[in-house]
Amino acid sequence: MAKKVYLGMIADIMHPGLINIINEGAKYGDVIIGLYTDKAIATHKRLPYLTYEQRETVVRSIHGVSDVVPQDDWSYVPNLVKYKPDYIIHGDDWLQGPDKYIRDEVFKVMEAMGGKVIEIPYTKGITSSGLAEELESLGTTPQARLKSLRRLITAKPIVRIMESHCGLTGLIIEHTKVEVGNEVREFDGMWASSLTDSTSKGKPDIEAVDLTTRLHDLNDSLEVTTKPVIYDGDTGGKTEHFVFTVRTLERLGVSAVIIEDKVGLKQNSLFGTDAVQTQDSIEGFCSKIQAGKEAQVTRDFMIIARCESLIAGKPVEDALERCHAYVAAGADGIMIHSKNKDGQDIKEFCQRFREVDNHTPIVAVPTTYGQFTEAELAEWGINIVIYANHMLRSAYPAMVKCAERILETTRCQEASEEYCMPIKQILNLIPGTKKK
Ligand code: SPV
Ligand code: MG
Repeated sequence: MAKKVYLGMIADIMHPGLINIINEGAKYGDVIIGLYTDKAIATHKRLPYLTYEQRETVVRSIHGVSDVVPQDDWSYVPNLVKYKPDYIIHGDDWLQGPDKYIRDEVFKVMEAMGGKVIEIPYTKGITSSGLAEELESLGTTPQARLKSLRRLITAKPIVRIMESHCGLTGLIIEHTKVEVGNEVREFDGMWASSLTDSTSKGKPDIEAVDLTTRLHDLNDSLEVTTKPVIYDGDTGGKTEHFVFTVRTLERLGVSAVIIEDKVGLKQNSLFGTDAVQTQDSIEGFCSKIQAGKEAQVTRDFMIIARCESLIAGKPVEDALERCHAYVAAGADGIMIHSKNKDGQDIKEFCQRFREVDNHTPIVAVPTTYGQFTEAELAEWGINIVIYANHMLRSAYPAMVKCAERILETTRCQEASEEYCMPIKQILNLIPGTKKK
C-alpha cells in the first residue's frame, strides 16, 4: 500500500514553491492536502481571497495530489492524529518566526505515531505571504469586500470591528497588528459611526450630516483599505429613502447597514433616558426592514436591526419581542444596545435570545461595559463586537493637550516633544509618499 504524505496548505495563491513541495511529497507516497478552512485561518491571518470550495477545486486538479481534506485548526495535531500519515512535509521556513511551536508539536506527534517529518528548503524569492501583500496593495473590489463580512461571521468566534471616520483611521484599522503569544491579532473591519462622522465635522449626532456627505468621507476609508465596512444608518430615515440608501451602500461594497428602531429627532443612544428616545412601532420598523430587503440587489448585503429598548429604559422582554419580530421581517442580524455599565442586561438578552434563535448574528457595542473581553462576549452569544468611537475619542484629548501646550509655552518645542510623532515618521506614514 502506498504511504500517506500529509501537506497542510491555504492554497489561496498557487505558485511554483507550492508545486515544488507537492512534487517532493509525491516522491514519498500519496499526497493528502490538509486544506485550511476559513475557521482555521481566521484567528491567525486575513481570510483568503478564495473560498474553501474554490481553493479545493484548484488543489484537487493539481497533478500529484491524491486527496484533499479540511484542516479546521491552525495546529496540525488534530488532523495528524485523525489521518495518521506516514510522512508530513513542510518548507523549512517554520524553523523561524511565530510558527515555530507548530513545528515542535508536529515533531512530537509524528514521533509518537512512528511517522516522519520531511523538511525541504523553501523556494527562494517567492512566498504566498509576499504575493498576498502585493495583491493587497492593489486593493479590492466592492463585491469581494461586501462578501467578506458574512465569511468572517461564519469563520470567527467573534468579529472585531473598529470605528473609522477618515482615511487615516482606515489605514490604522487596515494595518495595525499585535502579536500576543502564538496569535497575531488585527481588526476585521470598520464601523462607519454616525457619532464620530458627525463629531469630526463639529456637528451633533442627530442625522444632520446627510448621506451624500457621509459617503463622500467614507470613500476616503474605502480608498485605502480592503476590510469590510458596517455602516451606521441611524434610523434609516423614511422608508422611501432607505431603499435608495441600501442600493447605494451595496454599490460601494459596504457589507452591512445597521438601522435603529427610533423615530422623530434621533439623539445619540448614550444619552439614554436623559434624552427623548422614541421607538418606532414593531410593525413600522418591520416594514422598513422588509422594504430594504426587497430593494437589495446582492445576496450578501446585510440589514441589521438595532433595538433601542434598553436605551429607552424598557425591560429585556420588550427587546426580545422586538428582535424576534425584526428577524421574522427579514433582518440579517440584530444589534442590541445598552448604556448600562454592568453589561448584565445585554448578557441576559443574549442568553434568552439564543434560547429561541441560535443562528441570527448578534452585534454589541460595549462602550459602557468595556470590562468584558471578546471571549466573554462571544460566550454570551455575540458574533460582532464594535468599538464604536475609540479612534476619535483617543485622538481628541491628544490634540487638545498639544494645542494647550503651545498656548502655555508660546512655542512648539514642548508640544512637539511631548505630544507629537516625529516629522520623519509622519512624512513616511502614508505608503507611496516618497518617490524612490
Ligand atoms: C455610533 O457610533 O454612532 C453609534 C453607537 O450609533 S452609539 O454612539 O453608542 O449610539
Ligand atoms: Mg450612531
